Amino acid sequence: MLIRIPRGWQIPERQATAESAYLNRRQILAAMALPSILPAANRNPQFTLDRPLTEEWAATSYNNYYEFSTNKQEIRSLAKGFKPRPWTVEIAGACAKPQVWSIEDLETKMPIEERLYRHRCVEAWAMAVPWMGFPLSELIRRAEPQAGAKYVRFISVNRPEEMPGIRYSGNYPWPYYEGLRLDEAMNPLAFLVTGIYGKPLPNQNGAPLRLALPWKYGFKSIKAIVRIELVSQQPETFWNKAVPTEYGFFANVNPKKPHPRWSQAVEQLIPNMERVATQPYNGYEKWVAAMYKGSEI
Ligand SMILES: Nc1nc2c(c(=O)[nH]1)N[C@H]1C(S)=C(S)[C@@H](COP(=O)(O)O)O[C@H]1N2
Ligand SMILES: [Mo]
Repeated sequence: MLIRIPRGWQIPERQATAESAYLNRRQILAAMALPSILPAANRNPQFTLDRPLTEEWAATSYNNYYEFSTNKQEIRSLAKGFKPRPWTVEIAGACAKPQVWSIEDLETKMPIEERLYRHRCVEAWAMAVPWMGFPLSELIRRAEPQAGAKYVRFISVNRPEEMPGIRYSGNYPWPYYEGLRLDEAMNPLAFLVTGIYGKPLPNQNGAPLRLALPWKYGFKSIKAIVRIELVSQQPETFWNKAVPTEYGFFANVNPKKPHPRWSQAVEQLIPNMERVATQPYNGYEKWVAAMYKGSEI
């Protein structure tokens, strides 16, 4: 939860005495320890951008989330009734210590930091946002993957009663699911997101827990995760199952590899749709290229 402590000058005259008496020094210091109150304080300086941050209103009102709608501009309002709490995420499969985490435990026990990441949708729109969260590796490591674990499978929540897109797009293989190779999941860039712009993640952006994989097309960054499985075989993925000719498993951003229906050489920054050149691995080559050496991915 975002806690705002009003400054003296923000408090109306008639409340000033009561408020300052209520917020004693210990309470203020305790509140300041919450990660969500001072986002800039734990921004990870390793992640820098080559473009301005997308304005918050744009990143939170132009979304892809097929469980709600295929219309990007109506997801925000359709997602208002979704209940992101209570929430648990289960880690299971080929691991010595399968576990179930509540979202509150993740937010308080994981090393929450802020990262400025580029995001590139396969449809060629792009943005740059401050995510709050923690490395996916932190969670996987604690489950102690066994030797047979070669891939990781992720599953989104399945709530047709709260998600009209599930009710009305019956042809899709719900619930949404995704996958990574284990080394990709353990790469320091792979980030589990709990917040954005210093606030809890809004429903339309994948509350309460989604992935951010900035070197891959956006559809890999699965939202509303309820289950993570360590598996031995390359798992099937939602978009590969739905349209196998258009969406592969790896889906690394590659300006030279066109989508069957459009070029990927250029991307457009929301909300003004300014055109910029697409970069290999979306600009994250130095972090990830070694994982794909010698392979045609
Ligand atoms: N469960 C789920 N996750 C999803 C999607 C979806 O439809 N369902 N869309 C993906 C796509 S295509 C993109 S581009 C990003 C969009 O994230 P944003 O709305 O926060 O920008 O979410 C990804 N994660
Ligand atoms: Mo996307």
